[in-house]
Amino acid sequence: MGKGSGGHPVSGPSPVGGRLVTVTPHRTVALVGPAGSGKTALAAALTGGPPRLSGPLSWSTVTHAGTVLHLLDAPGDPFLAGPLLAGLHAADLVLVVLSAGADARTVQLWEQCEGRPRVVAVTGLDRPGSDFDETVALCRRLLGEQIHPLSLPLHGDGPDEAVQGVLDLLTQRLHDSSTGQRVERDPDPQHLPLVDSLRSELVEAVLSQAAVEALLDAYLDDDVVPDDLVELLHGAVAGGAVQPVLPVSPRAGVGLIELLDVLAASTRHEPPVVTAADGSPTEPISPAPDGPYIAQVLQVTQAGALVRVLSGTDQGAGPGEVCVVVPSPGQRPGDTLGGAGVVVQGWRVPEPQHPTGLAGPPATELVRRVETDLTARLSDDGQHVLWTLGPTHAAQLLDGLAVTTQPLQVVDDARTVLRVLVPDVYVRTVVSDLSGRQGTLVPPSGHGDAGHALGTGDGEDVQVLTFTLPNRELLTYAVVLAALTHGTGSFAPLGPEATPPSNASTPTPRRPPRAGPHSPEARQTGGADPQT
Ligand SMILES: Nc1nc2c(ncn2[C@@H]2O[C@H](COP(=O)(O)OP(=O)(O)OP(=O)(O)O)[C@@H](O)[C@H]2O)c(=O)[nH]1
Ligand SMILES: [Mg+2]
Repeated sequence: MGKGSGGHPVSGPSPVGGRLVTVTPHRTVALVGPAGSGKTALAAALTGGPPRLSGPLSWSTVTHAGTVLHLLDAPGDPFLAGPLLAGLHAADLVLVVLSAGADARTVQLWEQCEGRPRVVAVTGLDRPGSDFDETVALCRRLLGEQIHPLSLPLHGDGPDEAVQGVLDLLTQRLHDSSTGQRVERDPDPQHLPLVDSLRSELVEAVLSQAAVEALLDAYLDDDVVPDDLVELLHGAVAGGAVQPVLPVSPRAGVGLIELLDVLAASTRHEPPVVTAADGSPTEPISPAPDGPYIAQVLQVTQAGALVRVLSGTDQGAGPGEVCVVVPSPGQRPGDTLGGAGVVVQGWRVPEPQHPTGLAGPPATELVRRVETDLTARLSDDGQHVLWTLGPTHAAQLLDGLAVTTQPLQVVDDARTVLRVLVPDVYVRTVVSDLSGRQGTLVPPSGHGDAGHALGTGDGEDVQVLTFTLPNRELLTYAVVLAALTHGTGSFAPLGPEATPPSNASTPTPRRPPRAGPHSPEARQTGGADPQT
């Protein structure tokens, strides 16, 4: 991705209908992280109130240093990946929220954010046993060398380990909130040796951007520190040379201003990918407030459609900004609004693999919910079935509806071939679990890539396994695999095992085909779907 180019105007007046409209600088930030890591609490602390739109993907705004930040808060539950992927699609920058620690799920989320500037906020530092330095070291090992702490937490002396301030490594100033007021002062002498060594590493990383190599030489040779170090840091974050980690306490309100400073200053805008209505290449969108209205739907709920404006204005939102509009019938996430003949490219979504049997035809409201959820389907193959990413997703779709579910009965002994993607660390667990399910691993010659590492690059830590499972096991395997792999594994059925058919009295429910040509996944399939 290019840096600081194209995309959306960040400021300046522009004529609309004969009057000048000032486009306020703005950024869209997606908050992602494991379930319960503190994203929603942090968004509320940063904005000072509830979201402007609550939903699977919640939207709130805060203005900091003259920049409007649009925060998109997605749930961390791996079965609720739909809103997460919509939020990531719209984001200029990703704020990864971790509750002191990192695991395989963190790595998976991190990789899903690839290509965007990433900032890590560490919450939960007031909990017993939590350790900021250990979390930074773990992140560095799991996520990469670009990880650097930007500030250090200052804990109170009391037994509750409350975070009372942060020490900014670049400015070497301590922001102390222990008195209830945020006071800036010099760090205590005992902090200096630690500050010095961490600061040197950070400064070197900031100056290692290609554009400022001469500054790095001067720093290493003569210890010359450029005046605009903070500005250079923001450039390094935008370009991905530095992925900073900041301690925060949403409850105590500590570390929030430091975090907002980085979010407001260090993002880049990327132009959306567009095609002509027939799929042929076309000119990129010019993100002008006085241009034709073009927007993309991110989420549709009864509270409204959350859209991102790409050209023109809507509800006071200019290009690159988010707003809520009244949805038209049939509108789905990924749809282009307005458009002037262009179609904005959607995002990848995983296929629903978790079936829930329904006692009767789905209620109208359930049909509406499924139609506006790219990661859900309904099928009627002898029995009505709701297909979702997992039980929490099914529960969300059925919430508040008088729908009776019933167990799916599979009485045949047919088997299905599955292709499964599993991070290296979980391969042994997944394979040893197979024997209890009468699963059979297909040797590499059987389906080409069974048991093989996924080549080099991004996939080098992921294995592709191919195995067969009895169909009755398939009904719960989305949940089983998620539990075995902390939500990091995914699978797709390749088809029935080539054996003579049995006298099945009840067929195994089959997932319906992908939705029509207007859905983003129909244009851009894949994502977590290992078939692609
Ligand atoms: N002690 C402590 N609790 C926190 C901190 N940050 C958040 N919490 C609490 O942790 C719980 C989970 O926080 P949420 O903000 O709902 O977590 P989330 O990341 O939005 O969770 P999902 O939406 O389920 O992914 C809430 O009870 C918060 O009040 C923190 O720094 N310290
Ligand atoms: Mg939340």
